[in-house]
Amino acid sequence: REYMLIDGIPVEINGEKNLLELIRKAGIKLPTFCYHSELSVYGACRMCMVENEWGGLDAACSTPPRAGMSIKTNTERLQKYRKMILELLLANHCRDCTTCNNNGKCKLQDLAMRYNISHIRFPNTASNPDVDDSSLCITRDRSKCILCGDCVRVCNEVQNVGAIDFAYRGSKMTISTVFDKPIFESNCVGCGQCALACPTGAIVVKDDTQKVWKEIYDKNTRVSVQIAPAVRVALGKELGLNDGENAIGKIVAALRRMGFDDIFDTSTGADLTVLEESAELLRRIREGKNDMPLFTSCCPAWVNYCEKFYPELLPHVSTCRSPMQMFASIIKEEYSTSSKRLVHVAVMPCTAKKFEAARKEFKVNGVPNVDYVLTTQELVRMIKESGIVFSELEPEAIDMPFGTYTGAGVIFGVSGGVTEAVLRRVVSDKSPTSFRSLAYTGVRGMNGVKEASVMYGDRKLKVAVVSGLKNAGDLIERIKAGEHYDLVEVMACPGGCINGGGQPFVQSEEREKRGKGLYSADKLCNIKSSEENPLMMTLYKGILKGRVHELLHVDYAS
Ligand code: HC1
Ligand code: SF4
Repeated sequence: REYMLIDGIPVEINGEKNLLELIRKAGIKLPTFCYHSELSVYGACRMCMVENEWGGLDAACSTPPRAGMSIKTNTERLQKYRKMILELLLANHCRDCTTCNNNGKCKLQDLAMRYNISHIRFPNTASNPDVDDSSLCITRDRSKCILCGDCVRVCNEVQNVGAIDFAYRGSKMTISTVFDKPIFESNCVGCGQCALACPTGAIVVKDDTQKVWKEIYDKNTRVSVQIAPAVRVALGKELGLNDGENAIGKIVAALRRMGFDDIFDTSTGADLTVLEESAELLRRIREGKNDMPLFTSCCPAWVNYCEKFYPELLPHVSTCRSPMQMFASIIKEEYSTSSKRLVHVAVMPCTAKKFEAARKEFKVNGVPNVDYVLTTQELVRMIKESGIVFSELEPEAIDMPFGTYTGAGVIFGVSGGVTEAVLRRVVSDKSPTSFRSLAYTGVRGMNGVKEASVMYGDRKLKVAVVSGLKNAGDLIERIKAGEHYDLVEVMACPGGCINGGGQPFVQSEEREKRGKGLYSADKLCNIKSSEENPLMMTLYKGILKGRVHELLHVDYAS
């Protein structure tokens, strides 16, 4: 066993990559703007400086722990140093905190409060707002950027997209797209991971809350809403519950109080997707054409990525619409005879869903099936705005006639869930033991690349599950080099929708709780396999009769 001293207390070193991780393990919240455990170390913000035994200063994020080392994290000098950095940043930063979209979630605001900054000794050099509002998914304001580079690294290292990078040098340094074009014209796929990583309000999720309030207040509208699987386990912490706790009943109760007319669960749409996608998989296997493996299509940032970087693979992407879009077509059909104007809202963990909803493929006579997408962050804002005390709400049930969903639909929100749901559909043994063994094939867990094999009749089905677009790109290269898979699930966000760009931010270590929350929700469902959802039969015999292709499919390749 090896130890070092942190503020005079011995702490065991156990494989931590750097001092920062060890210090955090010792229960000290060392400040940092630019450290994320899953990204490369940039070491730019200098907030995590510690004093070594010789009185020198080391950046904790880029210093490995060594046995016998002794460091201090809180000295007069360090306090002065950190205050100075904060004051310099604030001198160059807009201070309209009360009207900032990131108010209350900003690290700069948080640390200014923590270090008791009441006065800034330097002249105000803040620039005017420099807003890029061109994307449907994110809004950028470079005047709020502190150049920590978190967005650049996540876009490059995790997503392999490289839509943004540092430009210019010295005091002119900024974050820019190629040729400084609006972000909408760049390679950006709208995943929102940069907004999640951004410590200030420089990149935030596009806010559509006021548009939705307007529709709710309009007496001539009938406003329906669907709630995505991953939302229920991610808003707890912001609203007085624990992260990972399944809050679906309280969300329904809150939406009803806010004035939504019909409240549904996207998990029902996911059941439809399972039926259609498993049928497509088995058909493609049977036909034996050159369109394998089948790639899933429910993640819109992945579809964008495929269109921009691997268009030749589009014929491999499932023609199934995402659960959100399948369900939206059904809901709009169901209420098509209403005397009021129909408005459909989807509450999603995802920023790219805003782009998906606006795609021409999902419009009927120019009107989108999903009129507005709200992210979990926006839902939290609306609940707070309503004055609803979320933690005290009595849980309520979702509405009929689409009130049933299965555990297979719920697990869509975590990486591996779509695959597991499809496997539940295709295996012939539907016993609890068989389903339990599917959970242990390798499809579960937070790894960015997972593989599993399952028998289908006398054929082995080989599946791969990837999350994070860099992992997707690497897998695609392996497939191009000859590796065989039957089904590939891709989710753009690491860990799947539970870590979507529109979710409240949590450290990577905490994501697992959200995944566990969804698997517990699955355990509580008495129906586990999508084909056993009684609603499915009703839909196929009713609304969907003769219209399956029109309402549930899309051809991204055409
Ligand atoms: Fe997802 Fe999906 S799982 S894409 O991650 O297939 O956003 O939660 O709603 O559509 O069901 C997101 C989540 C979501 C769709 C489903
Ligand atoms: Fe890159 Fe995603 Fe941000 Fe676009 S939304 S800039 S793809 S991280």
